[in-house]
Amino acid sequence: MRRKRNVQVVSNEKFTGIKYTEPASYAAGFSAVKVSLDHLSKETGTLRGIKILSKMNQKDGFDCPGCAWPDPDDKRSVLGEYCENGAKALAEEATLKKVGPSFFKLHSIEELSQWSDFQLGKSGRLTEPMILKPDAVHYEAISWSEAFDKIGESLKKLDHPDEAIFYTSGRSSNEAAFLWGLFARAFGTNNLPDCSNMCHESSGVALAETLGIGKGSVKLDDLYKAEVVMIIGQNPGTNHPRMLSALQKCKEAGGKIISINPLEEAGLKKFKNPQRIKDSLTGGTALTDVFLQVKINEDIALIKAINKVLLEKHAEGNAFINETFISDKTHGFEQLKADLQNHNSLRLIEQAGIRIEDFNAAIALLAPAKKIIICWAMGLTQHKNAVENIRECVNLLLLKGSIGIPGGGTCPVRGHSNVQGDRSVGIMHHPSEALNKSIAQNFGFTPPTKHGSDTVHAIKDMHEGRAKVFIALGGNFAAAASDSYYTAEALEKCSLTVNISTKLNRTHLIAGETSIILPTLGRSEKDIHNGSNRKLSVENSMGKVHSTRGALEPASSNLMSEPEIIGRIAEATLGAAHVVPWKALSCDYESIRNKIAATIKGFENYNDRIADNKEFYLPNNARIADFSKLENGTAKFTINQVSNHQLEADEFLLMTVRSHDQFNTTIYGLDDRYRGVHNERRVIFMNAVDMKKNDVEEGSVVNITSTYDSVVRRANNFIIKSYDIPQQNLAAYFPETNVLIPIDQYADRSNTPISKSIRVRIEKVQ
Ligand SMILES: Nc1nc2c(c(=O)[nH]1)N[C@H]1C(S)=C(S)[C@@H](COP(=O)(O)OP(=O)(O)OC[C@H]3O[C@@H](n4cnc5c(=O)[nH]c(N)nc54)[C@H](O)[C@@H]3O)O[C@H]1N2
Ligand SMILES: Nc1nc2c(c(=O)[nH]1)N[C@H]1C(S)=C(S)[C@@H](COP(=O)(O)OP(=O)(O)OC[C@H]3O[C@@H](n4cnc5c(=O)[nH]c(N)nc54)[C@H](O)[C@@H]3O)O[C@H]1N2
Ligand code: SF4
Ligand SMILES: [Mo]
Repeated sequence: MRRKRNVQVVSNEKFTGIKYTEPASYAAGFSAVKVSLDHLSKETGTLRGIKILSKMNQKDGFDCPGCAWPDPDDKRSVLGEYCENGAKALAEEATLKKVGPSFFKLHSIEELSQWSDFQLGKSGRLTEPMILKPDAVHYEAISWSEAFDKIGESLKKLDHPDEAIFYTSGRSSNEAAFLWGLFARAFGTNNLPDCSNMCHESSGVALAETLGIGKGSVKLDDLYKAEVVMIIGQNPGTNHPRMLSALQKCKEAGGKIISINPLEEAGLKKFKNPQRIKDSLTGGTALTDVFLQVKINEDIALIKAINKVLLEKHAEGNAFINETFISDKTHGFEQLKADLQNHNSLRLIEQAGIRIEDFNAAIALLAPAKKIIICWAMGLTQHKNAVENIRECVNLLLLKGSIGIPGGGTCPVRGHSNVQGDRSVGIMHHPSEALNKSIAQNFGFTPPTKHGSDTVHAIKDMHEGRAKVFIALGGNFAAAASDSYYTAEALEKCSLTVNISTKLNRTHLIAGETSIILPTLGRSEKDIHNGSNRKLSVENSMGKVHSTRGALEPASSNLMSEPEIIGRIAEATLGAAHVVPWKALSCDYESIRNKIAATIKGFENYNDRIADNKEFYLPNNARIADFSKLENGTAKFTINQVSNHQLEADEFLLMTVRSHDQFNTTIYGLDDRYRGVHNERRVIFMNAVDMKKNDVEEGSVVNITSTYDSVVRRANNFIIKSYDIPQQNLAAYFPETNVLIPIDQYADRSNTPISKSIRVRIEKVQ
């Protein structure tokens, strides 16, 4: 494709000067407090930094803009309830640096694209609506009303509503997300891809099929009551740091922890709670009791082996599975038993790469336990067989009868702070009949029933000319999606790309013919209307809904709230006479919540239930072991195939993970302190035996290639780091490595890109 603008698609490949330390033996501790304050002071000044931290996660304060981990019910410690990464997320949003018209006059998008993602993010908050006109390479200021008119005109000009894509990232409030989904449907399309498609979609598919709800079943309290918590494919020390306080409580109540991961992450070893003085004296709490260093994407083999051995030992007369639960509450058990008989447990354990003594130690904990929680994240969800990964975990919980009881259940640990809420209020490309009916009843228009495109298919739609306008409610689509060059071509083919954003990122540079940036308020900022500071609401990873109210002065006086931006786009597109009074509704958050209450089950009396800082849980059938919605009215056992990668001798499976200094595509800094890497992101973690075989040393520079089809995809310039990782497995950071994932390599049924098991080779750079 001939590109009009000479824009670099991926972060620049220059090295920044690597330094090494030993990987950490524990997470958090006082250093975490210091790092938090350093980040905040650097971006906001020390006093402002401390002041705003004291508002985060407090009643009547704002919800942390970081991850979706729930606040404990007894929140309000002196320092406020936050972690190092919450403080970093806040520092990013509260920064005093600004990106306004003069910045864009100075820097063309061609020049900006040469900057690293780290440099782009550090340039500051967007302050004015901006437009990039056809053939231009500099953004220039545009008024809000002109911007809305342009967007409205472009949408109205399309031949069919399905030519528009409405992307959502997971930071938007319930109110914004509800309006966004409603607008897309009023316009006539279900093209509502979201970051979930790249994240926990596999969990949603597997859990809905087996347990009748696509969300986890446990509450925070359950973690304190569990006998065994299994943490699979998740790095909480970095990505959900306050989960470690919950795990600490679990351990102190006598619970045991089994960690399953190709890497022994520091946060899973030991935790020194920075908010407990005792911990700095005693050295903290050891977390993991049994570490199973599974090979990448061999979790099915491992869990199958566990299930098989538990069944066999039960048959020998031990009460190791829950027969009553199985007969009353499940179907498909006989098929599961028959399938397990076809497998050899020693061979499964070997395939998973687990030492037999470690396996036996895990069985010793699991066999007598009745209250088991399985927590997981991207290590399970981003593989070709991701849905099966999760179904196999459900099999284990069903065998043990450990669903719908206190201290037992499923715990998919969500990413973005409101990604779960966005789904609850209608961000999905395949709406249910019930939702459509309810929208028609409550709003007086008929929503489309044809399923829309998810992330991967939206990219293909744009690439193949079926979609022409792309509008994103947050996120950094170009950097987060797979096959970076293909995705860039897709966006650049659009007639219009629009980003509703807080911060500058690469997607603003990978522009359609015309591109518009609409700057919006962040979670931490005051949202003043008619003299009062409006509150919004969100849902955490465990299904609890609560309010959030910003406390900081906005980064600019010309920012608009997300709901109002959506209302204005909708009015410009559908007209002021549309059955939905878009503009008026979008300013009145209480009315939006009343509409949500009327449209979506579980939100009844929404306003009352979040008044005066109250919170409420959404209904959850798995939490009460009610499977009446499913076939036979019971939960479903499933048969899942073990992986079969058959790597060539010179091939590896690469997992693309987060460093300790990033939030997805936002790069906070260049350190990965817990893994002992500093001042560099172009790193590839490799087993020492593989290094020898491949004739590379620590510090050698390699290019990484993947060949799935006729295209050779490459990511250049990575420094080898010797690491304790299984042989023929590699790890490197995302999004630098997204270029390696072909657009067509995604999980069966959930369509999530295979970000954790990419077949690659390495080539030494002389
Ligand atoms: N600070 C910070 N917090 C975040 C984020 C962030 O970027 N920064 N991102 C947010 C988002 S959107 C999300 S989705 C979550 C992500 O949270 P995580 O899922 O914890 O994030 P990843 O870094 O992708 O880590 C995946 C973990 O899975 C392991 N793993 C990889 N492949 C396999 C496998 O095949 N089997 C097993 N058993 N393990 C495997 C890796 O070694 C790693 O420890 O975090 C959220 N919170
Ligand atoms: N290779 C590989 N790729 C992956 C993953 C992986 O593990 N490996 N993980 C995947 C996962 S789990 C996810 S969730 C996706 C993430 O995909 P996205 O959600 O698209 O990406 P983010 O980096 O979270 O988006 C950051 C941008 O969001 C904007 N933003 C921040 N806060 C707000 C706000 O309050 N409102 C608005 N409107 N905008 C805001 C800022 O402009 C910022 O630059 O990436 C996926 N991609
Ligand atoms: S654990 Fe997540 S939600 Fe809690 S303070 Fe840390 S980043 Fe924020
Ligand atoms: Mo995510």
